[in-house]
This record gives sequence, C-alpha cells and structure tokens, in this order.
Amino acid sequence: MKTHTQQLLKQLQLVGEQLAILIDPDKFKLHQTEAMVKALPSKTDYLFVGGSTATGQQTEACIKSLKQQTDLPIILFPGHYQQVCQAADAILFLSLLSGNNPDYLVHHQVASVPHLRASKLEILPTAYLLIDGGRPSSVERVSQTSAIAQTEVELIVNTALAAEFMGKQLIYLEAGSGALYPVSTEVISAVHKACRLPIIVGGGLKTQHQIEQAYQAGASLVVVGTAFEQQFI
Ligand code: 1GP
Repeated sequence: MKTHTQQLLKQLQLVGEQLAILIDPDKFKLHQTEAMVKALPSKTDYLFVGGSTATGQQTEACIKSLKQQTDLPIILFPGHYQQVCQAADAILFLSLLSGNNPDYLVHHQVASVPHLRASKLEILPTAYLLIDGGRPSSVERVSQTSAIAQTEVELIVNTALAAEFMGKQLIYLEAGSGALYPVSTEVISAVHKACRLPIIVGGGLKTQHQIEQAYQAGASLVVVGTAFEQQFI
C-alpha cells in the first residue's frame, strides 16, 4: 500500500475559514465545466465532488473535466463506495455516526478498500453527522437513518466526542443538501467548544452572512452546493 501524504488534512487542521464548493456529478454538465470554474468564488479552497445518487462513471467524468480547468484540490464526498475515483486528490472517508445503519457505519467503507488500497488518494477519516435541516434530506432517504434534531445539542456533542475518541480526524455537521435552514450556530459552537477536531459545516448555506456566522461559531470549512449550482441548472 502506498503512503498517503496528509497534506490536505494538515491544511484543514491549520487553516481556518475555508470554503468548499460541492459539485454533484449527477447534475453536472460537462459542457459547462469552464463556465462553472470561472464562476467559482475567489475564496474557494476545495472542490467537493459527490452526491447520493451519482454513478462512478459520472463521478470520474466530472473530476477529469474539472481537472482540465482548475488546480484546486478535488475531494471526493462519496454517497457510495462506487464513487471512489483515482482522479481525485483526496476522499472524505465518511462514517455516518448520527445513524444506526451498519451499511453506512462500516460496510460501504470495507467495500471501498480494494479501490483505495491501489490509489494515491489522501484519506480523510471523517465523522458524518446528519442534523435536521427542516426537511427530509436525500442522505436520510438513501441511508434510511434519521437526522438528529438541532435541539439535541448534548447528543450531537457526545457523538462528535465519540468520533474524536475513535480517532476520526474531521467532524462534518450536515443539514442535508437544500436544507431549509443550516446547522445552527449554537450546535456548531457547542461542538467546537467540546471537540478538538476541525469542523466542516454544510447544507442549506445560502448567504454570505450565514457562512460568516458558521465560521464565527467554529466551522473550519463550510460547504456550499445548491446556492452555487443554481447558477448553472
Ligand atoms: C454539503 O449537502 C451539503 O454538506 C450541500 O448542501 O446543497 O444545501 O449547499 P447545499
């Protein structure tokens, strides 16, 4: 097995207030790549590529096309192990700790190993916590798990701390794509106070104000998908 450099993990640990734009290969149109890359906010640090339903082929075509237009690091945000793609730079190795479906806690991860062993992808061990964003999310539908209510702050903090004790390197607080409201600043700051790991926040972030609030509450990285995507679909 090749050694994976921990370059992006270090960046995520050391640099605050970063921005990732999420591209869903299922909605991505190859002929729009150039325009899409030009429209990226100047502050963009990473591209996340993935979605609940995208195929491996769509994911690979999307990443190869993006790679021709930009040097930004591309991080896989896989909804399924078949989205593992060697053309990316890194992968969020997600475990859906807010739910109790063993498929998304460990089975998909085991199934992805034959693809990962042969790859140079940097592996980012990430605890993925689905938090209620005001409407059913595709993560809930696909994983058949329920989101944690935003009022269950203690449960969210305990889950994040359990992740830290397990050795995860990143905490991802996810309100779901197209969420009516994002993860609250109260939740982000409670996790930030209790937990040493960098916090990624995504789902339902539509305005610069919401993004700033997430940073101020303790998010190291925010992820924006729908609000960017709407310019292209
Ligand atoms: C990434 O699922 C989010 O965490 C993306 O959410 O599409 O609502 O920006 P939006």
